[in-house]
Amino acid sequence: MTEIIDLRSDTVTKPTQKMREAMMNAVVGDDCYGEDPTVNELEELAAKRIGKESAMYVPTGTMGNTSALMTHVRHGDAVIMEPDCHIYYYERGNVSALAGALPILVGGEGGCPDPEVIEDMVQRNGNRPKTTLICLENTHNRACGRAIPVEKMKVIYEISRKYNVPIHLDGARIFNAAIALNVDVKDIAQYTDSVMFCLSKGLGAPVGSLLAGTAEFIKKARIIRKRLGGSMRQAGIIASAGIIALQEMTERLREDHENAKLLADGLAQVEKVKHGLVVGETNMVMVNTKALDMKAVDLAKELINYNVKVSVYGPYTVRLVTHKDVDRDGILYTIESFKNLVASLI
Ligand code: TLP
Repeated sequence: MTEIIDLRSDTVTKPTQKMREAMMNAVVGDDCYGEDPTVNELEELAAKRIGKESAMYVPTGTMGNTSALMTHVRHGDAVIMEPDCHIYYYERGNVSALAGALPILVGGEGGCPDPEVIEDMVQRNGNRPKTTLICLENTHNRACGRAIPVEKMKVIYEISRKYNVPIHLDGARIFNAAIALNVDVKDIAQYTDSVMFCLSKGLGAPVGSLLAGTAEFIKKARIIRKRLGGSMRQAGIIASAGIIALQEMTERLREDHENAKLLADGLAQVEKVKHGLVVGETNMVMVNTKALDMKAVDLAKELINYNVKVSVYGPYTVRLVTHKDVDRDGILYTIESFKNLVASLI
């Protein structure tokens, strides 16, 4: 088998044929003048879909989150976030370097900061740095794609209303969350003030994310996007693929979740792997490599020999993400590869 089974991330997905044709034929204009009809269509579609007044197209999820942080907070403010969240862990210190804010880390179960601790932090604003934003992530990447239940989001939202502190949701994979929770994305987004979601992960678009919120918030966020160098020109070329992602690719995420379950069930049959398995309810599986007496980086290297790619998520953790470009057979092949690899270690 020469085909590479790339399970490092759902970001590796390639655009579909329909997306490529749409990109070829996209009607475009200069988006800095607000004149790109395809970008405008995507932004309107996205706002409607997520249940917010307005939305702004950005090149990356990171720029969407950074624009949100910079729009919500002022230098010296504090922002509550979970210690393993993408904004804190992977975005090169944007909260401090660009938004000038102090991250206040609040842990909790399943990637969700503990509501009681959040309330304690925001009510004691006093002479401490003033908390002006709460960040959540749903699904939570480093918590193995766990979906935060809507009821829990509601509890945090009620606290945020009581103390007048807005909520920003990193909803890079909010469509995965909605499927896992069996709700509409609007049901999740209703408990947020702003939400960022990505088109370029499981939805298969080559580029692009959206930041959504009130019309007033998005108007301010557009100035920040310009400051960050993220205002594009004939961006309708890529936005056209984003429209297809939103219209046609959300329901198929179910398949990715089924494949993640298939993968987890298969790996659970491999002695020494089963004890270190972490399974979320969406498209991710993590394996702790300690029982194999191997570092994560070494397991990842060994798997390359089987043409399987995984990502290293800690000294003893690898992550496997299912997506549209690895089918059921690819998953079965991955399970076989793990079995053969483990057998070869004995
Ligand atoms: N996540 C990537 C890596 O950066 C880790 C991945 O492979 O999962 N929020 C969340 C929850 C994300 O998982 C990511 C990307 C982003 C934001 C950032 O999106 P991009 O890469 O478009 O800036």
